[in-house]
Amino acid sequence: MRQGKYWESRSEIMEKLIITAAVTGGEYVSKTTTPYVPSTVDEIVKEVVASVEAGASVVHLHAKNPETGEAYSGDPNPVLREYIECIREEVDVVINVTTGGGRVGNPPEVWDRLVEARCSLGQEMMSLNMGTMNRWAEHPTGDIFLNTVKMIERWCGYMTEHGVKPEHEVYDTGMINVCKRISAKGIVPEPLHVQFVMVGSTGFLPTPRMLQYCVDLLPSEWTWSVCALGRHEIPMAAVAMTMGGHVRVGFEDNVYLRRGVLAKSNAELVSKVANIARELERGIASPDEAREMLQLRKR
Ligand code: KMH
Ligand code: ZN
Repeated sequence: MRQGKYWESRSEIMEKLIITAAVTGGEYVSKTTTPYVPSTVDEIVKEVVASVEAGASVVHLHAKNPETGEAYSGDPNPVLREYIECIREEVDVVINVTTGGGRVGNPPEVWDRLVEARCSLGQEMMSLNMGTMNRWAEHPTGDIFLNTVKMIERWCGYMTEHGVKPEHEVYDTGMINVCKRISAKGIVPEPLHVQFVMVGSTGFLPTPRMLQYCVDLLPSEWTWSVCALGRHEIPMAAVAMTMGGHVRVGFEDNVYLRRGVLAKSNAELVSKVANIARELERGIASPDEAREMLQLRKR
């Protein structure tokens, strides 16, 4: 066996791994889900710094109620602006904010204005759900997540005008077609960055076979990442990084470090995937390396 000759580590054949930490939790996560969810500005900044030290190059943020850790119920934009400014003072990291939030009690025209205004808070990326879907858990805005193709196209246009890169959140195969339609219309610069959100019940099953099917549908120059919920988070991250994709972990998708044990911080989840990457000899991207791979405009 001439193993020495044929043995290549993943760092020789794959790009470095971009780890996103979704530190705040979205609308499904509050202090009743886990007491460790960061909720005040200080807690969120500390959590971001620790996640970056553990290997994250991107952080994904939602606006939080500082007392309860629930989703912030008013206009999230000033809250997100404060997070971004305070994070920038402490650490270099790519900042990705959600297009969600601010919907409860407001009609779609108001969501539209909130998203447009949110494009200029100083972040580099924004997540965008690429379709309307059934929610996988109880939610204050009802059973359906509403993002029509027209809304998506308009919001991608706002992001492009402001030099913010969309992270296209894809929950089922039809949403890959929506990404391709936006690409064909030239609404966002190439290459697109897609995140497969493997929620199980109402969308993709979190399985290697499903992921392989999806990746095969993407143009080869697009970049992609995976987030899977709950106990599937770490195993699917391991699959994704083995296949050459990128990963997202954090309280938004999973609050457990292992069965029955709550993670005490997002950084513990980041460390777990960073350790797997090291064992696989896949390099871990710094924020600047992530910016280069994702072709982001530095803020
Ligand atoms: N909540 C996640 C499963 C967003 O915030 O815009 C997907 C997400 C979407 O992060
Ligand atoms: Zn989110």
